[in-house]
Amino acid sequence: MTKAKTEPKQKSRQKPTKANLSKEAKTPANADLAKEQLIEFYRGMIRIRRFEERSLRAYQQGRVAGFLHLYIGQEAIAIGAASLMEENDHMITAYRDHGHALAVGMSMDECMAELFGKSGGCSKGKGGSMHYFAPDKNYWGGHGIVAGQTPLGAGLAYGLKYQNKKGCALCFLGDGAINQGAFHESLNLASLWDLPVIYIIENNGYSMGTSQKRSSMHPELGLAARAEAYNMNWATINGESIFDIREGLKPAMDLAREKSKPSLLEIHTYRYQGHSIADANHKKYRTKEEIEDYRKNHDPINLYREYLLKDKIVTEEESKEIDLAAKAEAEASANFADESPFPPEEDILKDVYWEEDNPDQKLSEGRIFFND
Ligand SMILES: Cc1ncc(C[n+]2csc(CCOP(=O)(O)OP(=O)(O)O)c2C)c(N)n1
Ligand SMILES: [Mg+2]
Repeated sequence: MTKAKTEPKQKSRQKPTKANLSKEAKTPANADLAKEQLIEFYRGMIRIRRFEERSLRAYQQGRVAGFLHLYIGQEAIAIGAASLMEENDHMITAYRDHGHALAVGMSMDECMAELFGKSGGCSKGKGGSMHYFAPDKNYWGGHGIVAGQTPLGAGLAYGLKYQNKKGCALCFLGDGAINQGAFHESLNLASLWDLPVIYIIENNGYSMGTSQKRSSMHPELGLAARAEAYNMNWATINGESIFDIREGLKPAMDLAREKSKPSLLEIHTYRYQGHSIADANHKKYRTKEEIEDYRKNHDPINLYREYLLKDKIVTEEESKEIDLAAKAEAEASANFADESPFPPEEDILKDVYWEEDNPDQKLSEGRIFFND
């Protein structure tokens, strides 16, 4: 048998055991966390949830045009991942991108205004829900084409390697993206060229209305085991525990930063809402009991709040204050978005091509727009 090129595989389990946060808090990636950081994780997760709830309301009030994909239920993943990022680490994801944006430090104001299509938005109101970007925070979107972000994730990692920078690229995708050709091409090149990219499948069980089991051949070890075909490190992680997420991600990020090796991780999670807010039938392709079970037994925020209270890291009152502040911040962001102006018509062709906006630095030849 040929010796495997990659590091030993991390322990994998297809069906994660129920989270035990007090225990998981003592694992190597989490044991040294200060009380303030632990509270910050709670604040981060609850801010995402309240932002998403407020954006849902804004959609129902007719303030938001186009699609709206909510991250409610998956919050621990973005917060856990962002909490491990260092200066040269990058993040990119698909269209369910609000949680990641808030996790890397984008403000609710710029995110809400983007939903409203206003010029105060992070993409000046021209991107909408699926196209949040913050290059200053190494956050590269926000992509609507399923798996379209996966070659870009490889590219971010290639850039790091090319520039001799010690960092990694976190590239998120849904379980529905794993059968796309672009994803497999990305895995192949990432492994062949030893790129410091970590592909993170947020397996929420459904791609639109199709259950994951009906859309993907499901080997016993789960989706991440497909990495075997590319001789790549892989692991399966329980997304209901922010500590498990950190504990699973940290070795992969270290492997990328230290040895420039890619990984494929599968995080089990769940979304409460439909695929998008236009998915009115989301209770038809799954049972009420299934949704209720997650809410009662697996919700990452509830479990984390219980842990904070039980281990006396916050009091009941403090946890409520954090929640109320997040609600107020989300409400204020909707006011900000309402008051922000729409982008002016003459800006329609701006921010499309960088060279068009910076003609003095143009290097390529030929026309960028056909009507010049
Ligand atoms: C190439 C391509 N095919 C189809 C679509 C339509 N589409 C949008 S989201 C989606 C399902 C993706 O599900 P998943 O990857 O599990 O992500 P989740 O919505 O669960 O976060 C599909 C088929 C698309 N955007 N791009
Ligand atoms: Mg999915």
